[in-house]
Amino acid sequence: MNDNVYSLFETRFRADEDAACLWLPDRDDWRYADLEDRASRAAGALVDLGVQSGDRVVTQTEKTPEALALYLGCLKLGAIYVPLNTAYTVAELEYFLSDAKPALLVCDPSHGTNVSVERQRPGMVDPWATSGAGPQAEPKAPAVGHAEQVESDVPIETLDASGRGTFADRMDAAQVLESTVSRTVDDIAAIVYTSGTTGRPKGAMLTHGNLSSNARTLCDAWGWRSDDVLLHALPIFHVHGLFVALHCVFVGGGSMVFLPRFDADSVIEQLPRSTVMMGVPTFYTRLLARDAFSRDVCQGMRLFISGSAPLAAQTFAAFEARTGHRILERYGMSETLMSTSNPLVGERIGGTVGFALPGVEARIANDGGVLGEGEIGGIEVRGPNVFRGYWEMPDKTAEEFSSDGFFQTGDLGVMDGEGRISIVGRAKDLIISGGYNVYPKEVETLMDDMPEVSESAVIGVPHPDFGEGVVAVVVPRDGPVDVAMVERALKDRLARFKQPKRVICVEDLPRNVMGKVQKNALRERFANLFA
Ligand code: MCA
Ligand code: AMP
Repeated sequence: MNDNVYSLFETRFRADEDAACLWLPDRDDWRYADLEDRASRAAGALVDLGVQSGDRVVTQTEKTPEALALYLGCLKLGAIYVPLNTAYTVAELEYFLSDAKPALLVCDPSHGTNVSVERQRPGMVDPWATSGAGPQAEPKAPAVGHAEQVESDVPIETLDASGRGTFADRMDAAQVLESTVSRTVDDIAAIVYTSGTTGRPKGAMLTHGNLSSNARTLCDAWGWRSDDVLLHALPIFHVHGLFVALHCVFVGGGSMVFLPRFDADSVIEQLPRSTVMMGVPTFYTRLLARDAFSRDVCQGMRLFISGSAPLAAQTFAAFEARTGHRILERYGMSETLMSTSNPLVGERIGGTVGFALPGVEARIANDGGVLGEGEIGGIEVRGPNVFRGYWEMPDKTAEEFSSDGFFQTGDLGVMDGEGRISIVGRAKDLIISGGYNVYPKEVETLMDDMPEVSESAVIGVPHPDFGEGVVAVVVPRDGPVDVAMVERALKDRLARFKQPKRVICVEDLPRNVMGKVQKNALRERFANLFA
C-alpha cells in the first residue's frame, strides 16, 4: 500500500473528475480532472528539472491554482514541499535556502527575488547571522545596501501572481508523471518553518502520515460533505490554509472558492455560494466591521471555523448576534497540525478550543507532572498528528518532547472536568499578529545590533485589527533614536508583518531582581497604544 498522502487525494480526484474543484473569481474554473492533470504535469516538470524523491523544493509564490498544482506535484513525486510566506524578504529567504538545501526554488520574480543569481555581493544581509545561531559563524557587518537578489546556488524557476512563469511553461511542456511515488507514513511530505525563542527559524518536518491522519480526523470532526463549498481566503504557505483547509476538500470532497487573499468585500460576495469558511480571528473582526455582512449573506453557510490565534469572546458573541452562527474554534500548531476542536454537534464555547481530536491525546502538565482539572500548565500533545522533528536539529527536537513522547507546545492551558481546554497564555515569548507568528527575539536581535540602540524589548499589545500589534521598546545608546532610521534598517531584513507597528524610546527597561526584562510590565504600560 502506498501511504503517500497524494494517493489519498487521487482517489477523491478520480471519484468525480468532471466535478468542479476550484471556483476562480477571474479565471476559468478548474475541475478535478484539471487539478489532477496539472499536478501530474507539475510532478513531470520537477522530474525534468532533476528533482528527485526526498529532495526539498522551496516555494515562495502567490496563491494561484498553478502554485497548488506545484504543491501536489511535489507530493506525487515524493519531493519535500517547503512553502515560504511571500512576505519574507530576500535576506530571510537566503537563510531558508541555506538551511533547507533544496534542489529547486520556485518564486515570484516580482518579490524582488531577481532570478539572475548574483554571488558575493557586498552588503547582502543575513538576518540571523549576528544572533550567533545563523549559518555564518562570524557576525556580518551591519546592513548596508539592499538585499535584492538571491545569493544562492539553488536553481530558480518562476511562477507569478497570474500563474505564469518558467515553471508554468515547463508544466505545459512536461509529460504527466503517471504513478504516485511510494511513501511510508514516516516519510517527510513537507517542511514548514516556524521561528522560536532563539529567533532562528526551525523547519518542522511533517510526514505523509501526519497529513493524512489529520485530514481524515478533521473531515470526520467537522462533518465534511461532498457538496461542501469551502470559502478559501487564507494564504497557502502556512498550515492553516495549506493543510487544514485544502485537505478537507481533497479528502472530504466538495469544491472551494479559491480567493487569492482575504478581502472582506470579496468574501461577502462569495459567501452566498459557500457552506464552510476557515479564518483567523482578524477575518471575522474585519467581516463584522462591514454593514453588508449580514445574516442573509450567511444563509447557505453551515460552518465558520477559527484558529491560529485566540478568538476574542467578544468577537464570538458579536458574530453569533449578527449571523446566528457560533464560530467553531480549534487549536493547532505547525508542529502538531490540529490537536483540539470545539464540537460540530454539541456546545461550542467562546474562549475555549474544545476537546482533543479523536486519536490525539492532550494534557496539561508542568515540571512536576500531569496536572488536574482546573490547574494551569503547559499544553502537551501526542498522536499521529505530531511532527517527526525539526529539520537537522535533533537536540532541539529532543528538548521539546517529554520522556513519554508528548510534544510540549509552549502554550498554557487549563482543562475542565469534561476534557475541554482553554488557552490562557503562552510560556513561549511569541506574538501572534493577524495569525502570523512573530518571535520577539528575532526583532530584538536586529534592533540591539543598531549602533543607536543600547537595548530593546519587543512586545505584543492588543490591536483591534491584528489581535496583537508588534511594539518595540528601545533604550537609546546616547541621544534619541531616529525611529524612521530603525524602520528603514528593518525593512530589508524582516517580513513586513514582523516589523514593529510602533517604536517607543524609554530611559530604562523594567527588570526583576534577577535582571530579567519584565515584559508584562511593558505590556501593561502600553496596553492602550492601539486602542
Ligand atoms: C499584513 N500586515 C500585517 C499582517 N498582515 N501586519 C501585521 N500582522 C499581519 N498579520 C501588514 C501589511 O504588510 C501592511 O503593511 C499592513 O500590515 C496592512 O496590511 P493589510 O492590507 O491590512 O493586510 P492584509 O494584506 O489584508 O493581511 C491581513 C490578513 C493576513 C488578511 C489578516 O495577515 C492574513 O491572511 N493572515 C492569515 C495568517 C495565517 O494564515 N496564519 C496561519 C498560520 P504596509 O501598510 O506597511 O504595507 S498557521 C497556524 O498558525 C497554526 C498551525 C494554526 O493553528 O492555524
Ligand atoms: P504556528 O507556529 O504558526 O503553527 O502557530 C501555532 C500557535 O498559534 C500555537 O502554538 C498557539 O499559540 C497559536 N494558536 C493556534 N490556534 C489557536 C487558538 N485557537 N487559540 C489561541 N492560540 C492559537
